[in-house]
Amino acid sequence: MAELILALDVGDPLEALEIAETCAPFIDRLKLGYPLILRAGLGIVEDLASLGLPLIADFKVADIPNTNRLIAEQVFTRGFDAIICQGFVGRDAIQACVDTARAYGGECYVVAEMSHPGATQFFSRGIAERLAELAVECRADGIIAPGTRPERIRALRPIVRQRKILAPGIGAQGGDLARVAPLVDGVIVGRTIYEARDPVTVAAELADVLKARRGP
Ligand code: OMP
Repeated sequence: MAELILALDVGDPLEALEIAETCAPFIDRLKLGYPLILRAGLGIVEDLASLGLPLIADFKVADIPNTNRLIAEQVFTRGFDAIICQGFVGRDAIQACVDTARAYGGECYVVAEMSHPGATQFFSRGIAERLAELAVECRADGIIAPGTRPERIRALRPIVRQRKILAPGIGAQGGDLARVAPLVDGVIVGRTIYEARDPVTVAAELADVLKARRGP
């Protein structure tokens, strides 16, 4: 069954904590990135870690290998369980993230193709396939692939095989949960949950859909 990953891009720290806490029973992991951390500070990572859900650091790390390593060391030292890095920076830069993740017992996911419309400008013509291959060669735990384009997830699956595919773009960006869920290992959902009038009910409904749409 695909995991439900809450993208907690909520500006207000207290609201973020409340949403995470109340939705926790229906969520498998939390993904934190710049919108929350730049506003709330890194202290919020510790607060959220106390909920007991694994935390993914979404800084889409995209630097030279040494800087990637330094960033990843901070990410895992601060209590995250996984990191997302960009693949287009190349093998050595991805490897730095993967190796650092391993050293801390964590996971590394590589962005193979993004979910927004503009992503097709540069992630097209076989680029995503090459990035997915690189992710496999670097022994990353998985890739990020677009929940807005299920046919692209189908194209990337044979490359990554058993490695995980996490798919953002469900709901607010137009991706259809019921179609995507059987194809992936996790769906990343943000606004559909945290902007809902009743985030807990929505999270519970999405979790129900995931239960009903088990993959192969
Ligand atoms: P919503 O569009 O609000 O559901 O949020 C989607 C979340 O997934 C945001 O945190 C995005 O930054 C993230 N995301 C994408 O939307 N598209 C991608 O291609 C990659 C990511 C990501 O790496 O998480």
